[in-house]
Amino acid sequence: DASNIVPDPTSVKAVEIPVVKAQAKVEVLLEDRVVPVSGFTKAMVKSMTEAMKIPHFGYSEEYDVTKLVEARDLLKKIAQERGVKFSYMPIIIKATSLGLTHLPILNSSLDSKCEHVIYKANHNIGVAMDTPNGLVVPVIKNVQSKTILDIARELNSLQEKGVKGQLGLAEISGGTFTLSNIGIIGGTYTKPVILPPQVAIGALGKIQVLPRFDSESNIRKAHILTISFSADHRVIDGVTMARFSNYLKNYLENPTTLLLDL
Ligand code: CAO
Repeated sequence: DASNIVPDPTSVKAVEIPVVKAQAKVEVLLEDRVVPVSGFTKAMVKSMTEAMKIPHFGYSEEYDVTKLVEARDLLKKIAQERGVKFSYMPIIIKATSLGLTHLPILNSSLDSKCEHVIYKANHNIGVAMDTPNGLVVPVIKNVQSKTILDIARELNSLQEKGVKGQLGLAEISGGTFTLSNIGIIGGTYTKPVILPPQVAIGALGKIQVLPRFDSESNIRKAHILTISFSADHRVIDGVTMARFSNYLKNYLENPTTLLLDL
């Protein structure tokens, strides 16, 4: 009997087909197009050309941030109740500032004649930001005297302004050290370029869940953050960069140790 095989069309429910949203409008060029270099791109041309005069060296490491991931999940909920979006960045920014307290040479500038190193009193940490207008590096000033929640609030506000194209000159200048969280898009290790007149920069990869050994040689699930630093080898040596990374590693692998230095 065909009625057993062919379903009655009135009884068939519409099946929802998941639609993959396009990330951006795809435009097919029918002919070459010339676009003037302007805005943030113009600033990037200037600063990156200047940066190429700096002898960069790279230093990379992996941090096991399993405990940080747990702590962030808890703090995210508390911050949410206070109206603040809370990612890993505010903790990483604060830990960076604490690391700079141990090694202030990384928060310095070399003068244009290479005669003086200027140690900066304030930790003004720039955060590379992907905005609709391109790459911009707004700065969180005086991180050394701010709480992690203050930093989160400020990052929220800078992100909002970045999206709306409302970042002012004061908000994008005066940085003394830069962090770039490229991991939000993907990737592990990178080779970040220093933003002159700064002497170092750190770039974060994507936090991945990977197998690692514990102290008893058992395999366990770990959250791994890869980090890549570039530093100006005229004034920063490899040992200094490695020591700084070890401070940061210790703070981020054992976030309770932050309590001692806050
Ligand atoms: N690994 C895994 N997860 C990450 C992550 C990483 N490295 N970075 C962010 N996330 C998570 C956040 O924790 C958050 O998760 P929840 O939804 O669970 O809270 C989510 O991704 C979204 O994070 P966010 O948008 O709030 O971003 P953030 O505060 O971590 O970073 C900013 C802010 C401005 C640094 C980032 O949005 C950005 O623009 N990065 C691009 C930087 C860039 O362009 N670098 C290149 C410079 S050189 O060309």
